[in-house]
Amino acid sequence: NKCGPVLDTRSRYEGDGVRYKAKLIGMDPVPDSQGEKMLLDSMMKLKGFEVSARKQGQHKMRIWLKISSSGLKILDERTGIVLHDHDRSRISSVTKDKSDPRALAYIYRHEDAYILFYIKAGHQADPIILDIMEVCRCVEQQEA
Ligand code: I3P
Repeated sequence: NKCGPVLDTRSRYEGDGVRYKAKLIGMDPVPDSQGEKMLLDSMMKLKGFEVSARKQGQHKMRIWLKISSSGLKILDERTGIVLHDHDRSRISSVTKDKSDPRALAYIYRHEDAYILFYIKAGHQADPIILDIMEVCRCVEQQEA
């Protein structure tokens, strides 16, 4: 069962796991756990907000994205405070952004709602997407 809870305890995801410097482009409530069109629309919307925020001189929040065997954590880069703690069992899809090789999005289920997290990596998003898929075994990868 590739969706089983067992992860190799000697893996690099144990304990604190791996971490990447990134920026949070935005978050968006979405109606479903997956769906390419939905992901694309949500990312476009958030990108629009990013552009208008930049015009007003605002910057994206700088974060650490930590990926470990328990799931994902988003920390404020400056203070180290954990802003979001996402259990891996609640992550339903991860998407690469075809229009930006540094961007990725994933969907997290919170109670009965789904929230898209849209993230911009310091470098290429691909290794981060692979790490998320490795940790969240059941996750669907979508090409948006
Ligand atoms: C910045 C530039 C960076 C961008 C940054 C912008 O504008 O576009 O590439 O970081 O976004 O402010 P400028 O060249 O006018 O300084 P990303 O590539 O990571 O998006 P930010 O301010 O939201 O960090």
